[in-house]
Amino acid sequence: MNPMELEPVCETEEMPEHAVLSYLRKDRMPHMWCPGCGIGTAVNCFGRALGESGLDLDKTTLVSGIGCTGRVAGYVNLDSFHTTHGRAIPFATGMKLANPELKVVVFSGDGDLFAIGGNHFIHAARRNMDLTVICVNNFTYGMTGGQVAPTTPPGAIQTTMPFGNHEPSFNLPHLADACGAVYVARWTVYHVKQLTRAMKEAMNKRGFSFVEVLAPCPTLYSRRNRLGNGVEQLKYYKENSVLKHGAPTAELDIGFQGEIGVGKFVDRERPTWLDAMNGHHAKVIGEQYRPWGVR
Ligand SMILES: Cc1ncc(C[n+]2csc(CCOP(=O)(O)OP(=O)(O)O)c2C)c(N)n1
Ligand code: SF4
Ligand SMILES: [Mg+2]
Repeated sequence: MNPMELEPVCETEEMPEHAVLSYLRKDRMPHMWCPGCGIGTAVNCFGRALGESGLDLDKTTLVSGIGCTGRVAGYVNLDSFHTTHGRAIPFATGMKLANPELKVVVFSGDGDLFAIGGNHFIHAARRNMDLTVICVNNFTYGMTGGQVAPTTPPGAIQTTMPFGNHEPSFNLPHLADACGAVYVARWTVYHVKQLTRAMKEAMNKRGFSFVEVLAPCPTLYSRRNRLGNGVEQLKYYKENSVLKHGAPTAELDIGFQGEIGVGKFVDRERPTWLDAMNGHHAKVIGEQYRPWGVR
């Protein structure tokens, strides 16, 4: 039987609709993610965070790049955009500057945001562009078959690193912090409550906020490295996560199956790009200057 023809169980009288379904495009189900993939849990947390955020969802928009995580844009029930590989942040920046009333969230993968899109990430953080960036870090390029990513821990096996990765990997909270992000947190998909709270806080923060979400890719990363299924990866997250609220971000490197520092590391204030531009131009041009995006 074609799975698309199945009656959704949540629409029967016995079972109330799942709390997150109203934030998803039900007509797009079933989704394309593999069993045990962590992206679905990250989306579940995101739906809950949207519900608790108090944001006007008619003015909240989501942008993804390309990859398994990039497919999130097609499933969330927001005005959402599935853009080209690595270009989610510049696309989001354009949207925010054209209509500063919008809350713009970028939801994408580690490869998309930190390999091909790395340049855009560092400059948006440096400028304190008013965006929330949520990165699902599964340590690999999932969609294209498990190639090495800038986040792959040293020693891990990937299709393009059959003898183990010999490259150093990015410590994403440290990168975001060093570039000037005003909010930086890391959780795993085991920590659903904390992750939901972090997403909510990030979306309610003015300026460039960043949430790293560690999530298993059982089909490629875990299988090649013989780490077991999605549940076994959750066990690894549970047993190896160490709460490090406020820790110096330089201490948050993740080695192969090593300790994972989780928590909120940065929460500070800095003028956003628009605030800085308006303030500067008002000073230089004087009364004739009409600030952009201020009501
Ligand atoms: C310009 C361009 N280069 C390369 C690709 C191939 N490509 C598609 S997705 C992807 C990597 C995605 O990795 P990540 O962002 O980590 O997403 P994941 O699938 O792991 O969620 C690559 C290299 C592409 N689509 N476009
Ligand atoms: S390939 Fe990996 S990241 Fe992509 S859906 Fe499957 S488990 Fe998830
Ligand atoms: Mg990835």
